[in-house]
Amino acid sequence: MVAPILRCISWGRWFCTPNPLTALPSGLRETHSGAKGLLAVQKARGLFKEFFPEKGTKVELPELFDRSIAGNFPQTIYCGFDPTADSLHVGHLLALLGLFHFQRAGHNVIALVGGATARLGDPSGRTKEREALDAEHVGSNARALRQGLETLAANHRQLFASGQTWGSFTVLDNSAWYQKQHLVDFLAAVGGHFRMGTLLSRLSVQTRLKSPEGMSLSEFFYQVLQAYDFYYLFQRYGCRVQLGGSDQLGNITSGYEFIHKMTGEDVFGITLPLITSTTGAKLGKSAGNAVWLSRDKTSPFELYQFFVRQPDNSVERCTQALYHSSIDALELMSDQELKELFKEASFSELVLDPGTSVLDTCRKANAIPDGPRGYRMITEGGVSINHRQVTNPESVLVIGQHILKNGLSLLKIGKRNFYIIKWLQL
Ligand code: YSA
Repeated sequence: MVAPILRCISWGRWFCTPNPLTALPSGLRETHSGAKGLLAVQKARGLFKEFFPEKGTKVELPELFDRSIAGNFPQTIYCGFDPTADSLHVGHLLALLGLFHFQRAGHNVIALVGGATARLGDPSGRTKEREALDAEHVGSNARALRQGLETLAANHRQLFASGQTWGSFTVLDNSAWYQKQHLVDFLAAVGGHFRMGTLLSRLSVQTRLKSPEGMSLSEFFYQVLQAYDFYYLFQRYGCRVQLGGSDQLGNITSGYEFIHKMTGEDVFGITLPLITSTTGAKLGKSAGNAVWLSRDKTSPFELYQFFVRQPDNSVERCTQALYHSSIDALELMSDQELKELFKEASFSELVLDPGTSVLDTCRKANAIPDGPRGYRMITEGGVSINHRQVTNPESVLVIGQHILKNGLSLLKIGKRNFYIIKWLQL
């Protein structure tokens, strides 16, 4: 039976918050007692890729999250999302998960909708200039994105609240501060602190300058706006950490340098791995391969297929984070969504009693052949449950590891056969 707390997932059902119980050695389990541990835990899980700068001038990143240092708690962390479409997509998921983890550890997080920056178009990770979007279009996308982010945050709270003190989740839009900004005042106040040599050295700029199309001034200017946002949020909200996919490294570095120059203070960036398609392209709207989080655009089945059909080398391509996500997605499914999933022939539902061994589970699912061959498939490592390899055919599955909170398990035989198991009376 699905616990009531796991229902109610509508738009935001697919944010796949990594469940610390499903995949970590016990020494690395996240207690949410502090984000210092969270940094190490999420690095180990592959959600966080890099922290920078490696060393601050006055303070180190882990120290910021050390509750025992007076005045350090809570921190504020932000991540920006440009409204270039009317829905979030699966590429945004990791960044959101990162924010949610900080929020659960008691820190305040800001999801920044780039209502202004989307008009310029971020050149990071792009080989061609983005098609210009008019103000009206961006405005309506920004409203949709804000709503999506707020729904996700509300679902997250409803699904995971457990009496701990959470930080706040605030959605802001950078058009709020650029709308009132006079161009000449802005250039006079800010422009002098950016050096051309440094801006030109960014990978995003270099790549585009070398492309046949070149790069427009508005795109070139993009990193200045993102840097200024970081500064603005640092001044107004004390925000010292910016999260972003690894394509954001240059923009975040510009912010770090600008803030350091203006204030002498240390701020930090945390990057997350990029989810790419099998051809290596960044998954997103621009590449035309987006898997949307909005149910109107991508059905639960399609989205789940995306997770479970990742080829095995996705551990390298997209890090293990995606594997964890497929399990977390399953855990967050409502009854209705599960029904939809099981309607599709390629998943089968099997109802089992707790205490069933790995061998019996596989046999009842008709997932392995009878006799010694089937037995050997397990001992030789061909079977995994919730992406954990199980090699002892007689072992009994453990709640919290092989069986999710909502009584489901994902059985994988070989490379491509998946079965969803429903356990009774847990
Ligand atoms: C950031 C900060 C600001 O102050 C203002 C704007 C921004 C937005 C940022 N420049 C940007 O363009 N982001 S995005 O809309 O393309 O994506 C939002 C976040 O999701 C980014 O951190 C991005 O790196 C991440 N993302 C997008 N596609 C991804 C991905 N992460 C992993 N895999 C993918 N395929």
